[in-house]
Amino acid sequence: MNLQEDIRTDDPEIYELIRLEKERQRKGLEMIASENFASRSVQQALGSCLTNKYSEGQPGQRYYGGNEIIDKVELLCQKRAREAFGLDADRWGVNVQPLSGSPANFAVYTAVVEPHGRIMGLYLPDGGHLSHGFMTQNKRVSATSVFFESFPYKVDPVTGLIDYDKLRENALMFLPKMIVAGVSCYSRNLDYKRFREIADEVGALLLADMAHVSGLVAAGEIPSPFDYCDIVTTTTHKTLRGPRSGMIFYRKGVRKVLKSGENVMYDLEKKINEAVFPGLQGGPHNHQIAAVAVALRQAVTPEFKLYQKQVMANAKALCTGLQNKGYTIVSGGTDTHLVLVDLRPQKLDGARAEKVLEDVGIAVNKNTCPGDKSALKPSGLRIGTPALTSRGLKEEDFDRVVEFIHEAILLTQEVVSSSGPTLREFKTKLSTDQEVVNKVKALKSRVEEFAIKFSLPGFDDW
Ligand code: DSN
Repeated sequence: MNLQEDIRTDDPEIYELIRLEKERQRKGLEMIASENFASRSVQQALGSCLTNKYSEGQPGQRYYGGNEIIDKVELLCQKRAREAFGLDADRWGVNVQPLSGSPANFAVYTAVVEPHGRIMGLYLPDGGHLSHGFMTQNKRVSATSVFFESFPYKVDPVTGLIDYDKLRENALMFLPKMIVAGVSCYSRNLDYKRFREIADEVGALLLADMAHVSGLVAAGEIPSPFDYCDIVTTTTHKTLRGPRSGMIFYRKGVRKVLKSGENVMYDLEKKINEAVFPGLQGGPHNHQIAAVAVALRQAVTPEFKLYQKQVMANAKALCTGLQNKGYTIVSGGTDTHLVLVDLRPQKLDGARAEKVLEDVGIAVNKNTCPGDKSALKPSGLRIGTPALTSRGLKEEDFDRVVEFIHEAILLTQEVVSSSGPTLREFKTKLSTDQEVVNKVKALKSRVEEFAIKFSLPGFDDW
């Protein structure tokens, strides 16, 4: 085996799959709200020799030799992480080793919430995330609900906005050790001040999971969780546009001053670092950490700020465009990078619409809407703008994108009206009715013709 061989000749099978995926990304419209296109330099760091090194422990305190350079990489990443969010090193520490967002959240609970201690996060069908303690009547779905006791808070089913009064009322009874202010599908800014007040009232720690919006926070475009929270977690590959990875920021120094004048100090640093390693992970992924550092350097540039402004302007254009076509947007709008479309007025569900959109080259995901009775048949579509904004689309381009989405939804209605009630019957009709197949093909080719006009960050040839 020649270890110097190029992937094109060494493994043509995998190379071909990578090439095909690149083609799919180039010819399609990626609108999954949690996705983005990492820059070429981020991808170069990911493909570097840093992947070869084991470095369990912290910079300067490793369990293996040969980490002189790796220490510098990790310390630089930590420094850039604080700079990107305007944090003072005396007040905030950061662990950049979590492999992604769910492991970061689990590490936080492991560190500061005792086993079977109580957490409160946004109910997943109302826009929360699995790792905020999700469970159903029949199953503790996420490990965060197996090893910790969770009680969700919800949105108001009419306004689609978080019901903070109800959260407070339930928190006063449930007395959680931690409240999680974080979302996976919620298009409005979070009221971190209100979360803080509730957390203080019940003696809870406040964790913000800013994974979806960390790029917007770094650019100063939306309120920062750092003003009010004890701990902040994030992934690095969504609006932040880095590689897939995770970070945990934790407060240091004085937590509060007692009436006696005595200082109560934060004790999060050791607990969090030890929960990540050796608690839950082994060696950090050093190539990932270097790639995060590259993305964080980009995140302090004026271009990055403009990019985030455009992400939000595009989300507003998408929202208004869909509303003008008669669609209902949950909460009536967006403050961020995504919209949630409620398809109940169209008598459609998210799964069928997602399938047709996928077939015409537009990637979105089905999502529950507030008040949905079944999580198995969600009525909504979550649609985001970060990835297409990285390809250079502006508001007027989103007018075209709205037209494509609308056509695909009309086509969904057409197929629904003439197929049986099950999803299987719907899919059969979609793939076998020649007239429908031709319509899908025609729309897909128009989507492609539009999409290939916009360049894709990364490498040109693969
Ligand atoms: N898949 C990501 C999201 O959409 O929120 C996180 O798990």
